[in-house]
Amino acid sequence: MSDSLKVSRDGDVAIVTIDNPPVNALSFHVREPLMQALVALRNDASVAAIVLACAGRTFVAGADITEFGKPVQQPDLRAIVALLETIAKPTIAAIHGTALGGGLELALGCHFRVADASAKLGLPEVKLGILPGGGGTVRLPRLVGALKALKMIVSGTPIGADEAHATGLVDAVFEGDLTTHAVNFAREIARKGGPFTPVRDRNDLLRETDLAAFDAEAADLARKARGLEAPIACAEAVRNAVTLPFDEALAAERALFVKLVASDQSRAQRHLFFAEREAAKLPGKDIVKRRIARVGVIGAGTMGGGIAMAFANGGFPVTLLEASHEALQRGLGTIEKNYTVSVSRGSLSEEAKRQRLAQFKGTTDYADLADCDLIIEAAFEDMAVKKEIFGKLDAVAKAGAILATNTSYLDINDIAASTSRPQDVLGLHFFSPANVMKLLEIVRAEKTAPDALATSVDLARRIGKVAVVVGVCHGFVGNRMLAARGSESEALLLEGATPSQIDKAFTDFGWPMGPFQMSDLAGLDIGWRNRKARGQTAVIADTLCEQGRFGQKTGRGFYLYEAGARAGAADPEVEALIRGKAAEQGIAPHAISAEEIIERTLYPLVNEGAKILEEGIAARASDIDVVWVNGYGFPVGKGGPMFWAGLEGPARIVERLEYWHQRTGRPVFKPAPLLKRMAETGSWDGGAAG
Ligand code: 3H9
Repeated sequence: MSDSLKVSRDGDVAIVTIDNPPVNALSFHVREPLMQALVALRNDASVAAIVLACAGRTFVAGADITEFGKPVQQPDLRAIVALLETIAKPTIAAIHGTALGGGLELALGCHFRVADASAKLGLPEVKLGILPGGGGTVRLPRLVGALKALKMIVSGTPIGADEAHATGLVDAVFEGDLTTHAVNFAREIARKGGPFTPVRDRNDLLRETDLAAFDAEAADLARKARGLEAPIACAEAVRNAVTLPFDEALAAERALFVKLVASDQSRAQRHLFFAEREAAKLPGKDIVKRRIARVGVIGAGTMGGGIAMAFANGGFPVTLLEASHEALQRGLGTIEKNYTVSVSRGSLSEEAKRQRLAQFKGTTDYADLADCDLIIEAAFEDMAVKKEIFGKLDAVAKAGAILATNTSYLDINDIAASTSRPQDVLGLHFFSPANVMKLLEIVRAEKTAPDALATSVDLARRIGKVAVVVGVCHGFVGNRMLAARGSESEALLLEGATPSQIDKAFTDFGWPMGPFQMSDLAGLDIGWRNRKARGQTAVIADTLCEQGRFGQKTGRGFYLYEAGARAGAADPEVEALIRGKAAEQGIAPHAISAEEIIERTLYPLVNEGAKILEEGIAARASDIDVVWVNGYGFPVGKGGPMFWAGLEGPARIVERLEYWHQRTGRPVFKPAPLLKRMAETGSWDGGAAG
C-alpha cells in the first residue's frame, strides 16, 4: 500500500505491517496509509480479524518526535485510535521490541495485545517533558488500574512482557514467530465471536480505585518532581481518568498535552533526547572498530572498582590489578558488598550477582594484563604515577590494545608520550560512582587513532553510558566548567551569603543539590588536596579542612550532620567563621539575592562553555549540555547550560558578565567572543570544531 505500510492476508485474518525504520515512529507518512487501511479492512466483510504488527527491530516506539512543534497533519494518532475503536471485528496488536508512547497508545486502541516474551511496553513521554497525548492516560488505567498506571506514566519506565501480562496490559505472551502466534490468536478469538469491548468501555478496575491512596502516591511523586511540570500533569490526567467520563478525561489529556508540548521544559528535554544521540556520532562512519573481549582495570579503589563493575555489568570479563594483595582483596570485597546490597534491594538476583562476580579476575602482576583489549588506569591522580603505569603497560599490553586513563585533570598528551604507542592512548573519564553515573567523557588526545576513539564510543553504549567526545584541557569539559561555576562561591560567602542560602538558590533552580551540599557529600578533603597540589587556596573551605571538617564522612563540613544523616543542618560555627574571615579581609557583608547567586555562578559556567566551544574542546554546544545533565545534575527541564543560555537570554548574560567583570576584574566574568556572537546571532555555531 505504501513504502511504510503493507497489508497482507492469512486466510480471513488481515495483517497490517508498519515499516518505518529505524523505530517505526508514527510519522505522517505512516498515519495516512494506516488510517486508509483500517477503514478498508473495517468495511471488508471477508476479513474476520485484524493483526497490527511492525517490521524491523521493534513495534512502534512512539509518535515521531521530530514532528513536535510543527502543525499537526491529520489524521493524528487520536483519530486512528478512535477509528480502531469503531471496528466490531477483533483487532490485535502484535508487539515485539518496544511499544512505547504513541506505540502503546495505538496498541491500546486494539481489543487485544499479544507480545513477544522479550518485548517492553511503556509510556515514556514524561521524559520528553510531555504526557501521553494519544489517550494513554485514560486507557492504560482501565487495563492495569489507576495506581499502576500512575506509577508507569509518571516514571516513564517500561515494563517487560511478563509483567504486562500479569497486570492485564497484554493478553498473551509468546516465544517464536510472533506474527504466526498473533494470527492464530486472532483466528481463535474471531471464531469464539464477540462482542469485543474496546478499552475505553472497560470501567471495572477504575471503579475499584482507592482515591485516597492514589492522591497520597501522586503527592509523593509531585514532591520528587523538582519543578518539572510533566510528572504533575501526568498524575492529574490519570486522576481525570478515574473521576471524569471517558471523553471529558480524553479532552483534558489533550489540553494538558498541547500546553506541555509548547513549554520550554519539553523543548529542553527533547533537545536532550536528540543531543545524547548526536553526541555519540563521530565523523567517518565506516571506521572498523577494534575487538574488545577482555577489559583490564588498574586500581581497585572507589573509582577503579566502579569502572570494573560497569564493565562486568555490561557482560565483559575484567582483570583488576592492584599494587598489593591486601588492596586487591579490599577492592574485590567492596565490589562483592556492592552487589550484595543490590540483591538485598531486589534490583539484582542472586544468580546475576554470582555471574557478575565470576567475571572478575584479580592480580598484582602487570603481565596478567597481556590478554586485555582495553586497559583503564584508575590510579592516584599524579603525573609521575600515571607515567610509570603507562610505561609498564607499554611493555606488557598486546598490540592494538586501547590504553585509557581515567584522569580528571591531567594532560593526556603527556601521558600518551610516555608510551611508544600514543595512537592507542585516550581518556575514559568516568564519574563516581562509575557503575551508576551515566556520563563518560571520552578524551581524544592529539595522537589518538580514529578507530580507538570509535571503539570507545561504541563500548560506552554497550555498557549503558552516555558518551561525549572531548578534547584535552585542564578538567576537560565538565570539571573545567565546574571550576568556573565554583570560583565565586567563596566570594559570595565572604560578601554575606550563607551556604544554605546559596544551596537553596541552586535547588530552587532545579539542581538536586547546591555546591556546598555537593562538597560535603564528595568530601572537602578532595578539593583541598587538589588545591594544595596546584598552589591554590580557598579560605573558608581550607579552614574547615584544617579543623578536620571534611563533610558528611566526618559529620561536619559546611553543615552539621547527625549520625548517619544525609541532610545537614546550618552550623552557626561555620557562619561565624565566614564572618570572621570576611572581617579579616575588610569585607562588609551585604544582602545577596538568589538572582545574584545565579548570575555569579551559572553565567560564568555558560561563559566557560563558550570558551570550550571556541577552542574545539567540545564539538557541539549540545555535547556540553549532555555532559552537564548526565554528569553534574544540571536540571533536565532546562536542557543543559548552553540550551538554558538561549532561554535565559544570551544578551542579558553578556551584559551581566560585563557588569561583574567591571566590578571584580575576575577573568571568569570576561565574556567569551563566541558568547557575544551567540547574543547577536542566537546560535552557538562558529566554535573551532563546529
Ligand atoms: C509520543 O509518543 C507522544 C504521544 O503520546 C502523543 C502523540 C499525539 N521519533 O535511541 P536510538 C530516532 S512521544 C523520532 O539510537 P535504540 C533516534 O533519534 C514518543 N525519532 O535507538 C535515532 O535517530 P538517529 C514516545 C526517533 O535502539 C534513531 O531513531 N516514545 C524516535 O538505542 C534510533 O534511536 C519515546 O520517547 C521517535 N519517537 O533505542 C521513545 N525514537 O539514528 C523514544 C527514536 O538519526 N525512543 N528515534 O540518531 C527510544 O527510547 C529509543 O529510540 C528506542 C530504541 C528504545 C525505541
